Amino acid sequence: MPANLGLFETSTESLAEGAVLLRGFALDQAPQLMADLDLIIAAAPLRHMVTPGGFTMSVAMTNCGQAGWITDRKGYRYSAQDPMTSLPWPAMPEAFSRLATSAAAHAGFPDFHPDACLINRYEPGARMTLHQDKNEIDFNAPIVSVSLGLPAVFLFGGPIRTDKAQRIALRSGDVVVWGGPSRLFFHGINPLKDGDHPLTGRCRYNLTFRLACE
Ligand code: MD3
Ligand code: FE
Repeated sequence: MPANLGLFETSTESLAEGAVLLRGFALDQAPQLMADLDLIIAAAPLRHMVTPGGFTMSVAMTNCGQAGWITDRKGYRYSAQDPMTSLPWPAMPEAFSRLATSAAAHAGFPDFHPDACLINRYEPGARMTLHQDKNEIDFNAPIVSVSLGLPAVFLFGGPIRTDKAQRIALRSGDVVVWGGPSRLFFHGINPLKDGDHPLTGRCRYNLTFRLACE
């Protein structure tokens, strides 16, 4: 019997070399994660950042942990401080780091200890165009992503932008571990469809756990 006593349906599927989808892995933790998320957002508000090219992102973002991902006209980077408050980002809650480490271990990455968690909030219509995550120090470490709230269509391409992308539905409680060759694959999120979710209301949250700094 799994640790969740069978209350939640979970499964494991391989999406590509190094990419493992753990369906429902975070379901039993979701209320705790949302309570922690509310405290983080109260201290480091969600905001729409601006890309180096001058576009305002449709996804609202904040961070917790030792470092946080930011973008502005000067570029994409990690910063130890929230530029909105000049304070350190809120600490990574115990439930966050425990979940990320445990998911990575299930996917074959036994020593993952993230120092950064980027929090994305999608409202209806918000999207993320195809991109690679390349601002982290060590591409040998995986990225762990956790979906909460409304479902989304995830686009999972390959090592070059024009590679044909798989479309994968990500639902609340799904966790994906992106390691090995898939760590640098192009990926994105289609515009969010409107809906109402008991956990989050009319939005989707995504947590991505990263090893960003030395
Ligand atoms: C595949 N976020 O924050 S999570 C991001 O749902 C980001 O908010 C999306 O892409 C979201 O950078 C997708 C899934 C994800 C995250 C990182 C990856 C997939 C990845 C890194 C490499 C390959
Ligand atoms: Fe990404």
